Amino acid sequence: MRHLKEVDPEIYRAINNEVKREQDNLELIASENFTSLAVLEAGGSVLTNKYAEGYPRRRWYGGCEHVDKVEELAIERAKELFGAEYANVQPHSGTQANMAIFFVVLKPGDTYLAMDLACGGHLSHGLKHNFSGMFYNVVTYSVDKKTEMLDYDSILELARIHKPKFILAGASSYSREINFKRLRQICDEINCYLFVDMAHIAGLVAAGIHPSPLPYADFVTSTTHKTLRGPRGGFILAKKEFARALDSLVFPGIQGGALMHVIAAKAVAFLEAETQEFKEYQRQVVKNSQRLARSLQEKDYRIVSGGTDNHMFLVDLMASRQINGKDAQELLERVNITVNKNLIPYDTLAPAQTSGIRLGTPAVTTRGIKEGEIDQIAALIEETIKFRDEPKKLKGIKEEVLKLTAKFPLYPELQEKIT
Ligand code: DSN
Repeated sequence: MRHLKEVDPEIYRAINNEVKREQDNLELIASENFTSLAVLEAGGSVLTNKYAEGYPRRRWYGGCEHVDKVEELAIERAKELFGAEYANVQPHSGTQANMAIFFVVLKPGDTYLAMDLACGGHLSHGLKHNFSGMFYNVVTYSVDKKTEMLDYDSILELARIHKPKFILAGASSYSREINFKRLRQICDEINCYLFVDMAHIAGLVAAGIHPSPLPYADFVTSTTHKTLRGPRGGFILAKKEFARALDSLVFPGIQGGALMHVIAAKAVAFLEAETQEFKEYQRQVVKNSQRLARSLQEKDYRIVSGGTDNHMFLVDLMASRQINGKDAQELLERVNITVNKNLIPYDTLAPAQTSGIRLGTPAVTTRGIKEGEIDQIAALIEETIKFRDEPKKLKGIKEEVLKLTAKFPLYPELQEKIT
């Protein structure tokens, strides 16, 4: 980055500091990951210079022959990876991918069913400050109070009463397998669409570790940067019959020129996701997640729903250690463990405080961390919470974290170049 260093030392410094932060911290935010250098290179390429409004071979600008190739590869790879009839790789984010489905299917005032945000849903599934909550009538389903898992009978009951245009499935903090087949049956019974936002589990789906929504859903959206380990961005998969409507909804409906450098990086990530190595990585993500949950349970932490089937889970810290999520997040940050505060189902605390934290293993697994180190991480979390009022002890814990992260170098090539 010698040019950047010369032109803009402040941004240069901030980027280098982020490289160092990523190296020195245990990243347990369930929605984050570390891309390959190949993905970084594609994302940082000259393709950022090119305007390519429209779609491959149907552009509003000249000179698109190379970006056409890039977008065609991204589309074909996405379709192949997930077994989809149609893919649109232009959405800038998962929320914009979702917006396209809303605009294609719903009219203002229409009703849809989605998972309650307070029970694990996403802000673009009906938050009143988001488009999804502003213009439509959202009816939410929750998890069962006792099992803290989805209750498909109650979803059916709500669907029968409210007759939604679609049922939206998918979550930001739900640690159990989602039964897409059952949801399809419910949609068929009331004659509505099934729309799945698989952003969190896309990598697991690609690797065949979580059942795929594709055989059942009319619309599937996702981000590319969570378990899928690509650049930040979104994409849509759907049945062929919706191709025309979705294409014109994404552009020019809700977006202008697509980000061709990001689409190139998405294409690289889709290619990487086809490999055996990626499948093994996803298996390890789930093994690590289950081990972390079990390790904490052995220390008497309450894990929401009693465990996990995927890459993440919620810890009820108020019940386990009388510390709220916000304080725990800040405390763990002091020892270089990065997590996010999170509501637990039926939380009695406000979203800015929360009773829990969300822990996920995609990022640490990318570094090569396995079950042995996971036990160590559980012990470090426990010690941090136990010695929360003892700065000397916290300093010692941070040193332990740094010893551990040093054993798993991240982006060594970039590290070496930091000055
Ligand atoms: N913000 C993401 C998450 O952390 O789950 C969802 O988009």
